[in-house]
Amino acid sequence: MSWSCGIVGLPNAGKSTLFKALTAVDVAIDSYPFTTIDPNVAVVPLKDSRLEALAELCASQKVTPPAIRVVDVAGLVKGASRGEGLGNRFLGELCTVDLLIHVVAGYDYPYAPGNGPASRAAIVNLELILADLETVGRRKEKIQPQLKSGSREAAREKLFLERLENHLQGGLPARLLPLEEGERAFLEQLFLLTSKKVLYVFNGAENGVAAKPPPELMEMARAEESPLISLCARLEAEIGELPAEERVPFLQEYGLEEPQTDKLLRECRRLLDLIAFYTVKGEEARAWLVPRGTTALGAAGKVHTDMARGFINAEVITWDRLLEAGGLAAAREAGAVRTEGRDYIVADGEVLYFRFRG
Ligand SMILES: Nc1nc2c(ncn2[C@@H]2O[C@H](COP(=O)(O)OP(=O)(O)OP(=O)(O)O)[C@@H](O)[C@H]2O)c(=O)[nH]1
Ligand SMILES: [Mg+2]
Repeated sequence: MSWSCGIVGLPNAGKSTLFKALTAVDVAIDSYPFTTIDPNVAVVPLKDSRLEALAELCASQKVTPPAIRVVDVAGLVKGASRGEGLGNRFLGELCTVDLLIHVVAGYDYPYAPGNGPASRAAIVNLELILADLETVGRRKEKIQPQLKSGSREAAREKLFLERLENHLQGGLPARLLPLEEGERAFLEQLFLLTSKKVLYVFNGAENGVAAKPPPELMEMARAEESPLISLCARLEAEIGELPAEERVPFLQEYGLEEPQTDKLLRECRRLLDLIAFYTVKGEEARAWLVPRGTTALGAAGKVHTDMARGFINAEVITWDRLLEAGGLAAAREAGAVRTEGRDYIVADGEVLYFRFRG
């Protein structure tokens, strides 16, 4: 399973242009299907200099960077939650993503409802809330039989659903609803759109240079505690098409230190609160993304179910200590390698060597 982000926004906001920019990757990366899986789904590798250093140290033939899935759906029009436009089908596709990237256009274009970027973003947000209200309504129906038979659990869920409904009706996303003890499970099983974190992308271009977002949009993002970044999707897509050696001078011309898509992907990873651990085994060096707080056993299961089943322990060393030592054997001798049990909480940047009964 990989982590996924869904790109949402009004039609013509520049979603597919951003998708193209994100999926324009160097084919030089070894045999990993970093391809567009579907016209609208792709696996995007994340830059990871720690992995590159580890691969060099271990002379790995194959390097598998961390990656996230990105899903591009058709624009959401007003009424999408009621099935207008291409709405419903795509809202369905978004239920399973982990994060939303909300693209808001700053340029003028034919379909530009609302009065400025913030009000356009509000149209999309309202559709997401309306779709969630439908989901909540369906769930309320579904628990009727349990309620009738006197289930206390169903009664608790009903109270929660009503509180959630009120909150959504007030125009607020589900992620801002303070949860009481035991309510998280109720919320998670609903797969709501507005319970996902959001990263706003202001696609406002002035001669290719990202423009400052308007204050109303900044305020909207701030009030929701969602980050907002600014880029020019068209320019980013152009960068992606350039041969690697031409990128730096091109970026410099626009006063950019790096493609803004790199920044965007870093931000996605931060929002998802993922850490990376590494395995260097045989000819492959690989990075794995897991939620912060993952145990050594959980990490083993991510690599292979057999490793989790027969888990004995894991040798652990941070990537830089391993590099400093010059290899695992030397690191062991220097006492820099620890042996940890199944409940050990893996930290970002650690290299894990699992011992398991096969
Ligand atoms: N001026 C300007 N135009 C842009 C920019 N990014 C995209 N466009 C244009 O906007 C139009 C729509 O871009 P798309 O990326 O296809 O938009 P979309 O959000 O995927 O649209 P739908 O899939 O129809 O919802 C295209 O003609 C793009 O060239 C930009 O940064 N500046
Ligand atoms: Mg599109």
